[in-house]
Amino acid sequence: MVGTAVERTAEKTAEKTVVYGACPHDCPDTCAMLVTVEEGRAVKVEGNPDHPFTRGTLCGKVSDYLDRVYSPDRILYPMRRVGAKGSGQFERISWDEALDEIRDRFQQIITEYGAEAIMPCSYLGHEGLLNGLTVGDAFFNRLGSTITERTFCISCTSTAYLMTYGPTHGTDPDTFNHSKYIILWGCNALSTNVHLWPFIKEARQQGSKLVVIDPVRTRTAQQADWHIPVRPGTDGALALGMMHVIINENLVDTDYVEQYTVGYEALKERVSQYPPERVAEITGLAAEDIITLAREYATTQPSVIRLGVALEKQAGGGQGVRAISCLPALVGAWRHLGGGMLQAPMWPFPIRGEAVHHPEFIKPGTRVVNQWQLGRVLTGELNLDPPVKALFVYNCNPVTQAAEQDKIVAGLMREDLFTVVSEHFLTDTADYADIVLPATTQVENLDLMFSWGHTYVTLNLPAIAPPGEAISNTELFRRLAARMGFTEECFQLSDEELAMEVLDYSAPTMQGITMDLLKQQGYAKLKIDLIPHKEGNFPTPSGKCEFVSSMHVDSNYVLPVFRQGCEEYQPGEPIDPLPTYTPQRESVHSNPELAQRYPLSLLSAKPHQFINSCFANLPKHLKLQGAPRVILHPDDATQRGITEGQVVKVFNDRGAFEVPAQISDMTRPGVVVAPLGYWRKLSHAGNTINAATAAQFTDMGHTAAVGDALVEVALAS
Ligand SMILES: Nc1nc2c(c(=O)[nH]1)N[C@H]1C(S)=C(S)[C@@H](COP(=O)(O)OP(=O)(O)OC[C@H]3O[C@@H](n4cnc5c(=O)[nH]c(N)nc54)[C@H](O)[C@@H]3O)O[C@H]1N2
Ligand SMILES: Nc1nc2c(c(=O)[nH]1)N[C@H]1C(S)=C(S)[C@@H](COP(=O)(O)OP(=O)(O)OC[C@H]3O[C@@H](n4cnc5c(=O)[nH]c(N)nc54)[C@H](O)[C@@H]3O)O[C@H]1N2
Ligand code: SF4
Ligand SMILES: [Mo]
Repeated sequence: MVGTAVERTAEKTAEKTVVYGACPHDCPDTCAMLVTVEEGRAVKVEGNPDHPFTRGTLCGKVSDYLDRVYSPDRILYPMRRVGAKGSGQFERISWDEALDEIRDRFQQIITEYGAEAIMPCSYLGHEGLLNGLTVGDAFFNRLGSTITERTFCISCTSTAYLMTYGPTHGTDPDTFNHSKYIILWGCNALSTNVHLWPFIKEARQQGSKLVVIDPVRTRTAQQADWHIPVRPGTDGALALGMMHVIINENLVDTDYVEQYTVGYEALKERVSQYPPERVAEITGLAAEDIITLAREYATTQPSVIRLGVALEKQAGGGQGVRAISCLPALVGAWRHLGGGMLQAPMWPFPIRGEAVHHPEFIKPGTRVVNQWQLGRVLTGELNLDPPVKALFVYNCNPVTQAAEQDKIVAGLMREDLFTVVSEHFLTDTADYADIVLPATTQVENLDLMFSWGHTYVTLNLPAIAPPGEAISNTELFRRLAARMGFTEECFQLSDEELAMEVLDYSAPTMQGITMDLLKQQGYAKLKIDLIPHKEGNFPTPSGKCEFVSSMHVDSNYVLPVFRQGCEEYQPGEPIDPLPTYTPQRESVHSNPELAQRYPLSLLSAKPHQFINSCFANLPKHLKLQGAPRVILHPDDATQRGITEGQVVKVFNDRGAFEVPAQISDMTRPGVVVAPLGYWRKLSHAGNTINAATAAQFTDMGHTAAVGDALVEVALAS
């Protein structure tokens, strides 16, 4: 029996306590959790039924969270490498020994090469405002190490979205049930944003149409009223083609466009270059379908677009998102409750950059290096001076998750590289560490969560004591700072104090939200407008939707949040302020020469049962997810003499991975799909999809262009 929220906090009997939690994983849903503790042991983790967006359910990955917490494979003590690099052989040492060794090695490296020879490497293994992306920034900025640019994800989409609308939450996902026409554009919501589904379901019960635009007939696409199997990387052309139809057929909301947008004439001119017939050729869709989609979308209001993240992961991903973003303003979808567009509604969370990054420590001119190119960094291909001599990894598993895997591994094998990894498990990356450090899981630490999929702040209270000698990331950096002799106040703050520092509680969106309230109910909704752009009011320089963007952006511009708060950067190539279509770097159409050898586009699907590489070592999750595989269209399989279940090699000049083939027309001819997250060391031939992906960037925000890769597939010998 679950009581009211207030009772629940107080629900503490001799036998059990129920504690408010929040899922820490890199997922837009940021579920509110309840953790039941009996005699110091967590016995149940479930969804908080009071939370209006996540509604008491956890996904299949996290409903067994305690398998992670109590896994016999968890790292519980600091360890030092005893075997060869990569052998995964370690001996237990004390925290003092570990910290001394890190300090001594860091100091040696600083004396010999300068602090920039040390590079942090982290991402969103933990999403918390305390323990997440920015947890080490103050420490590394103070140390003067290389500044790491972390753009595995969302930096490109965010830049494109901000260029158009500025930092607005857009359409609140809580209002999707009011939509009459929902487009999931490159978003496999049933796997990746599952708590949006009940809202979509409710809308459909009231007659809404669901369109899914995805090269693959995913489990989400299978549920759609209409699945549009666009060619990868051509979404920008599709959106420009839709606008062509909307403008030519006078379906524009001219009043909205006149009052609340800038650059319409230029946009009109641009889209005139994209008639449906041309767009049909680019996208591989029928011209009639493009026309129908444009008509339905424009005339069925409120219409809403949910942008997935995969869209950005192409050479032209940013301009693609720019083009799509223009659609809701053109048809006036923003006028209505449930109309508009949802990118990642993280912008109204008033995160205090100065408190999370401490950019005042950054010495002007400190170099910035992007970790998507980690393989090139560590193998010397980028000719960095000084070379990277120490890598400090936390919240991240680059060996499975970053491109050009073989180079990363070769780099990590370097005897002269000192590698530290803070982890829950001996991942493919941790195997190469010189020092491994034990990290707490979410039920063992305090955190405060923002979300990139809804507009609630969620509190996570520690429910149990950490096992062994595991410590939170915040504690790790407190200890490291003390060992390095850093005396600044920010390195002395407790987690409770940090929780008060990281958000601006006086911001308008935080009205009425206090720590007391969060402790009472576990979460609180930001104060935001549910129809924010009924009358324009876009937070752009012009106050309008900018078809022609006035934001200064070039190809090297990356939002400071992804670069330890650093604002200084080397300007790159100019970016067209009008949306346009930029073809993929690697495709049959844009690069026929390469396609002669490697004719298939490789996409990676987010695994249903893992979060990136998290959980991919746990037996129950592995069983449910099934074996690694590559999905080939029957035509492509037949041409290559490949039958179901045969082990194939997927390869290009960058590398290869071997997996069984699954033959299915759920993918387009010419497109092969491999689920992500499997661990190298648990895989058939010790390699995974990122052996074949490229450490290239997208057109905006230096994001990983991971969806832009040509390969060939052949029977493994
Ligand atoms: N179960 C699960 N959930 C997750 C994650 C996970 O690993 N597992 N990861 C989390 C993270 S880090 C992220 S970033 C999000 C990502 O969330 P999503 O963006 O929804 O996930 P993806 O699987 O990367 O891509 C979604 C769909 O886009 C399609 N796609 C690929 N390229 C293109 C293209 O060029 N055009 C179009 N229209 N579609 C394309 C893919 O076929 C895929 O079905 O999910 C989060 N949630
Ligand atoms: N081919 C291909 N590659 C991709 C993608 C793709 O679609 N295709 N997607 C990209 C995207 S969108 C993303 S977001 C990235 C994700 O890349 P990563 O963030 O590197 O992915 P994870 O596998 O989640 O690794 C996070 C690690 O952090 C650890 N961790 C979790 N909590 C804590 C903690 O509290 N403390 C410490 N010290 N460690 C912790 C976890 O155990 C895990 O091993 O991958 C990118 N790579
Ligand atoms: S991974 Fe996502 S859907 Fe699953 S529990 Fe965590 S936040 Fe919720
Ligand atoms: Mo991501």
